[in-house]
Amino acid sequence: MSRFRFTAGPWNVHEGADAFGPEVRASIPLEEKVAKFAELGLSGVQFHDDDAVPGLNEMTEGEIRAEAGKIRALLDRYNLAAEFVAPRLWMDPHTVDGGFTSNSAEDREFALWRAYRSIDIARVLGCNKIVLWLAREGTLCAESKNPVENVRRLIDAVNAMLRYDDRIEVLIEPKPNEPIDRSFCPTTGHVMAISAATVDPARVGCVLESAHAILAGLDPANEMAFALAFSKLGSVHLNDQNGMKFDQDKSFGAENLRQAFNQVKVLCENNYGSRGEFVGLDVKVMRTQRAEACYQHIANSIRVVEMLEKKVERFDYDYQAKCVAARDYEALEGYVLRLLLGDV
Ligand code: 3MF
Ligand code: MG
Repeated sequence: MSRFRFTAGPWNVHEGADAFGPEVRASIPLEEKVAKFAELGLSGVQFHDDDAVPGLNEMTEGEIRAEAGKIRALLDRYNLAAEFVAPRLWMDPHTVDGGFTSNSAEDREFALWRAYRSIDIARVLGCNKIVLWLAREGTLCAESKNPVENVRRLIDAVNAMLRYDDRIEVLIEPKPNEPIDRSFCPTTGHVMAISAATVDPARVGCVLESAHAILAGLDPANEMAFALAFSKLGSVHLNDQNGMKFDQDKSFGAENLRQAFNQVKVLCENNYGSRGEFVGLDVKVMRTQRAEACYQHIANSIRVVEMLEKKVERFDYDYQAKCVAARDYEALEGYVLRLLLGDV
């Protein structure tokens, strides 16, 4: 049994298309995914605005709220919470060149409209967290945008959201690249700086995704620690990643168990979750997986978190203190490896 409450998004059980091949599994209706999430022991679901309300561009604000109400009823039926709503600003024809930092004023307006609608949907779903994964807020061609002006535009967009609703919290999910080449907000440190520049820094925090930190060449546990030091770790997306390539969203711990251990350790040591924070699993099922077993990656990831929590409980802090006093970090490192391999 874990100390954490887990969530996942509908996109984590997908049809298997990648950049070089088509879908290999049939789409699963949202209700079926939600039922399965409950069965797997998740406590909540993460949503993009159009996961909750498909086709919202063509709807009035009233219609959007009514549709969101149906999702709220669905979640209630399975006793699940909504963790957050994230405007999906990377799929739409209006956001080809980015959302809040598009070179088109009309498209920047559209991005804000979607952000406001995401807030409306979140309120109906009973959650106050809005996540901004700033997918296309950057450049493919470095000279196509003014980077200073656009960092300011990001701050303005967050301010507009904070002013629209004084109870919402905005969590920025940084990522250095993919789908764009250069992001305007690539790491936790950038998120902290943007937060500090807004009209209400207490309501602007970070979602740290393990794979995104690795893609930036950084350590996910230390990135979490950085946000925790500012009391601004609003959510995590645990997963794993084999080196610096495209974003893989592998099952948590599948590539680097020690790195996974240190993520769980920093969360446990800092009582993550005690303010209602969830542990999100942004893991994607492999393309090779057959449809009948396409939730296995979520179950595996939960299991790994639970096993690593047990390792954290067994971690010998007295022995660590002795090693630190003697400055014998080789001994400490040897102990950590034996702990992870089940030899102590
Ligand atoms: C991409 C991601 C995203 C975000 C999601 C919620 C599609 O690398 O991590 O997943 O997590 O949009 O913000
Ligand atoms: Mg993510």
